[in-house]
Amino acid sequence: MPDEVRSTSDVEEEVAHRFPPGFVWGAATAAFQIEGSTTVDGRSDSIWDEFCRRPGAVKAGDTGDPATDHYRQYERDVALMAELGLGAYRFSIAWPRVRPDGGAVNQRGLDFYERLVDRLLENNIAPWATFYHWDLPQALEERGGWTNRDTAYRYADYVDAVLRRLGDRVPVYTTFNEPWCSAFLGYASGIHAPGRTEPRAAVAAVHHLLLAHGLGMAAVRELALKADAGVTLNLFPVAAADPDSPADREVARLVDGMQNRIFLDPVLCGQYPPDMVEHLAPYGLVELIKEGDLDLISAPLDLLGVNYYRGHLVAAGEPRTGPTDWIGVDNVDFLSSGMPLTDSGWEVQPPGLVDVLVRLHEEYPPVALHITENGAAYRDVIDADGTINDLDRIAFLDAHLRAAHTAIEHGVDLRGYFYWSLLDNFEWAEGYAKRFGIVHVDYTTQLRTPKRSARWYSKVIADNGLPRAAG
Ligand code: IFM
Repeated sequence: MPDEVRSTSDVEEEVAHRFPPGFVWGAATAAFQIEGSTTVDGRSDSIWDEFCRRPGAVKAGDTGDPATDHYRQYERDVALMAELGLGAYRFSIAWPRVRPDGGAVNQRGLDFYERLVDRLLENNIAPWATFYHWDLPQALEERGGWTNRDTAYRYADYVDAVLRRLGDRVPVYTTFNEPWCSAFLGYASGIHAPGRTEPRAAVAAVHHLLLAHGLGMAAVRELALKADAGVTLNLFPVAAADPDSPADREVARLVDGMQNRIFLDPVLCGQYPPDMVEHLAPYGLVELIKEGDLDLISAPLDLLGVNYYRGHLVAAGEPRTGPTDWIGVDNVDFLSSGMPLTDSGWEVQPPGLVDVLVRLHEEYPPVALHITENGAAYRDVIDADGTINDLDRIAFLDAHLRAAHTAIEHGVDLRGYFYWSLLDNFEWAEGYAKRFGIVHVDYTTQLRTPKRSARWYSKVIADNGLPRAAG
């Protein structure tokens, strides 16, 4: 039956799991992954431009240009968001556009974000701006990057420039997206830019990213009085493969410490976890902490963004050598729990989302939570009629939204959900082959085609709830 002839009660019948009134429904992207136009309007290189030039660093030699050409096609993309009924759009601002080389303010870079924000507001879509989604100006990396405490103060200057232009109209800012990735993938395993494999550098990056978060929060409080502010962390439930094995429990504690608690505890509780202080002492953590740092870092948040993709099931294995994210833990094995895989090779584990959210609710001081990313890459097939029937992505979304709803039933203060990602885009070291979008992008023509999942999500948004039958 066409939608328009169904009565309200028919629709009520079909909708279960209604979300609280005012629940924020959105989709997310990040500057380097979608914008392209990396050499225009005064933008300088970021660490990702440089990383992409290194042979073998990014699959298929992919680069940030033209990406999805969003810098030039943002109006079309905002129209798509409006058509889907998004209430909010989470994007990131590119530091190398706003302060190229980390130096003077470049008004032309800010012009772009002003145009984007105004267009979103005209369409009743709330702009959620992230200051940093991994694109450090390369010139600052050459001065030590996040290993250099001064980078945190340069970040504060950059945030100041953004707030002076946009502080009056962006309702929500997040200081960082997934600082874990910047610190550990960037400086420990080196699989992300800047591609360094120095454990001490990664630990220094952790602290300086946190310090910059604190400085960013202070700047929002000073310059954008009406805006909400917080940070987005990528959180994982971590389980020991054999809960009765002390060795497995030990690696689970360390992985949880370095994945989750090393960011959560300073931000929400004003201290590094004591076991991490001890574990990372040989890598210089304590010497990095100056008087007043933790007060800045733990300034109250209006929201904590949770990015959830999957969990870690770990066991103690044989010691190994070579670069690793798990500093000082040379024997951790990551095991499969037997769930189906996405095209990224990640297990689909919706119950882990409940675990992460309930843990935050039970173990940390109260803070409003938003799922700022959750999504899946699949090998989408374009049918003969041009449609993309991505039923696997719908099932993923459906299962994770049911999990989010379950968390709310457990009392979790969850206020929003952002699908990752609005558009297929540049998936970092994986290049363009991994497609996370609910909107397909043809990288030759830049044609956008909403996938079936986009239509499905649009209906969830309109209903503020899920269909009774699982997707
Ligand atoms: O594409 C990334 C995003 O930039 C950060 N969070 C995880 C996504 C999928 O890997």
